Amino acid sequence: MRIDAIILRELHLPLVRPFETSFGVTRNRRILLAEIRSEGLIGWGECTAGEHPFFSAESTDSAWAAIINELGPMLASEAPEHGGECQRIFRQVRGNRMAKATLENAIWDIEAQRGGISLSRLIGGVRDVIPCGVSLGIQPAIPELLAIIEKELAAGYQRIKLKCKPGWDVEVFERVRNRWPGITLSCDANSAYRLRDADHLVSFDAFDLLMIEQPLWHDDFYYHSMLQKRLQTPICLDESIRNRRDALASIEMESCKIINIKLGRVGGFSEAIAVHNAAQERGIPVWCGGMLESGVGRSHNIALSTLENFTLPGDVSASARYWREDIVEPEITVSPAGEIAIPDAPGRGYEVRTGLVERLTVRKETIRALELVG
Ligand code: OSB
Ligand code: MG
Repeated sequence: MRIDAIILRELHLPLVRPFETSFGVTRNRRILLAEIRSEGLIGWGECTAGEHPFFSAESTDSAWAAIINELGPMLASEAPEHGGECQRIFRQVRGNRMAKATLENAIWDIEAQRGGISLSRLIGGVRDVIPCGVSLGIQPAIPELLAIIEKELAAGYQRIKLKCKPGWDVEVFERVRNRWPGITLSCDANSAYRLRDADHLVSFDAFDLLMIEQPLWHDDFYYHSMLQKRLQTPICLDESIRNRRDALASIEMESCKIINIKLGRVGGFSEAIAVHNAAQERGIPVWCGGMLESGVGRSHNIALSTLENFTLPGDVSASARYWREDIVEPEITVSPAGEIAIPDAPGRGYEVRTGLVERLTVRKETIRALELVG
């Protein structure tokens, strides 16, 4: 495919309610969108980096610089036939996986449209609906959290994930379990604990959690494997898994029994599929995480979640939980059974509302091909 233009934008989107994790509170998202034009088609990609380098080393600003200065010009100088070629095109640049995924995922979108098939079919997806869960931020007090859980269960969500940290954990789990003994419940610490908290973490076993997500250091396998030996509850790794090799190491070391796959965190569809396949071959179930995406990133997450080994409900939920108005049409909705139906239109299957995107844009740059010197 000929790359005619790459346009990078920053959009400001306020969340309908603040989202608090062990590393901070997000009220307003600064989202980067890549629009890649190729031979009359347009592919879209979203950068999942946070506003600050708190979840990972990348941020909205670092990704902007990586795309404008390095990755965009590299891609604009090539004519890839497949999204799968992007890893080779970007190979000189280390890290910056969320920035890379922004562009790679847009190429996969174009590739699906060129083939006249949905992105889900292009990547080998096997589901026509995906099971959905919700990730619930830390609240000012427990009654607020209980009210939110009640609402999300009534909406049909199949799994409730509670963000936790020291001081917002066992007491919360106890209150939630007392009220709803049978629901599928998990927690996500975003690295808020240390190995000296192991006895405390072992006490989580009393609450029949489906998993404990990323309890220890963001870049660790070894201490997680020591902790897993003491826990009944499966550990799920999120931050630690950057690629297929990390997945293999963590499975081999028994650092986790479940893996959360995020497109941005692993650098795009190619690596996400590789992580999925490695886990599947070793009997480790996966699910799709979220990064407070707009409809563009969400539509990529939906396609990814149709792969066979995505057997657990993910964090991919309805647009209206995040945004007063999403930037895609139709908005993403979840059925009373707690499922999202997979669109079968070519590409991602959700149109971008370009007028709204334009109004929300605070900066925009068009990327040109590398000047070949010498
Ligand atoms: O760890 O899964 C996480 C949001 C921002 C950063 C990290 C995480 C999250 C979520 C929210 O849990 C998932 C979502 O609803 O998009
Ligand atoms: Mg997580």
